[in-house]
Amino acid sequence: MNKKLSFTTRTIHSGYVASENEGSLNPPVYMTSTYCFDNVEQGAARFAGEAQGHVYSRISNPTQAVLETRLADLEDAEACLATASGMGAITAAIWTLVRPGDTVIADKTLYGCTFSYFQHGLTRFGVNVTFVDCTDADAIARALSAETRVVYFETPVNPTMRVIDIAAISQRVHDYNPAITVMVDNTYCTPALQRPLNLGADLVVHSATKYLGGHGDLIAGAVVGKQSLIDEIRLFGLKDMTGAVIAPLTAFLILRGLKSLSLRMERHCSNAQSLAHRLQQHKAVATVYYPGLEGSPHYTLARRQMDAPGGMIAMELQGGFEAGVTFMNRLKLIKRAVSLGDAETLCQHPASMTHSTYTPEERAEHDISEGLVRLSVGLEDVDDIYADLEQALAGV
Ligand code: 3LM
Repeated sequence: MNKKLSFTTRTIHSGYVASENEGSLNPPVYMTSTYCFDNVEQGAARFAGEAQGHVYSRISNPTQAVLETRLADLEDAEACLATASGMGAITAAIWTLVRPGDTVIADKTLYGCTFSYFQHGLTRFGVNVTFVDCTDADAIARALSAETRVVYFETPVNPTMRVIDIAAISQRVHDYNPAITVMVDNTYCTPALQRPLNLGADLVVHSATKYLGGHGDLIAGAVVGKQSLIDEIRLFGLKDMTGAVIAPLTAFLILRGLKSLSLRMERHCSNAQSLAHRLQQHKAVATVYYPGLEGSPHYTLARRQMDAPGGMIAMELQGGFEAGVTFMNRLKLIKRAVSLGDAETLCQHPASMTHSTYTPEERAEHDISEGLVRLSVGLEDVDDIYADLEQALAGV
């Protein structure tokens, strides 16, 4: 719907017709668990998939449906399934795709709970997981086999900010076997900055908890892709395997957040770009990881693949772990908190927080250093954010 309208206009209008809803400017929140059938035949036809219509809110809900139409439109996709969390989206999709004996190839660095699900969850059920450096297309080519079912990565990667070439990997994998599902976690970018399906990926997952919701007041997720695959994920991965259904009010709040997505992403990116430059010049900072810095090894690819380099920064301080702890404890305006994509600037320590699901040995193997500090740059005045960073760094 509304494909001719610009992205920003679609974040506000897509998937909703006020005149079909009593003229209500905003979509109604359908607080219902179940739906009444006119007769037995109608109910039976809906259960059999022979007639359109809702049957039970673990499967679908009209408020959720508006969100799903909008997100599918924004990712240039046929369909979307909204879920109770980002982990709900990832697990519902993966459980639908894999069988015992299959292999998932994943990037060597993933969000902590995604890593844990792959490393400790899937392997319990006979699914093999191979971690490779997805910035190296040859390494992926070497790992592909007749058993490969899914290739999975985030870009930029949480928390190290490596950027992975979606088009190159999709091409390489599909040349080998078009039936392999290339799955991209687009949480860090949102479709405002990057649309993986247009670059050849098959499935996009989101933690909508982050930028899509945008206000740190909800937990949600989404899977986006071809209609037939999303239908399968809804009717198996969601309905039978996870039950990770989104609440109607949560769907409403994400729709509200999406109206300002373009504006917010613009500010997140311009604030982050400015802070990354300033931090890079600070004598207490050893390394800044941000793909918008010209010295970054990911700069060229990020420019090609992303509309802007995003709102996330990672850095190492001079003095490593100890310096990082001192710095974080001195922050005043910036909140010490996990999660990302909120109006408030958030700072966290991946090794002891988001990525504590890895053992220290695994973190070393997967390139997550113990001293890394992560910033989710918020929407405050950039000079106020920098002033807080500067006073905290002064004590290191
Ligand atoms: C975090 N991340 O602070 P939910 N994919 C990515 C993510 O970053 C996340 C998920 C999926 C963080 C959460 S850590 C306890 C807090 C790239 C979440 C999972 O299930 O909606 O949290 O999404 O990095």
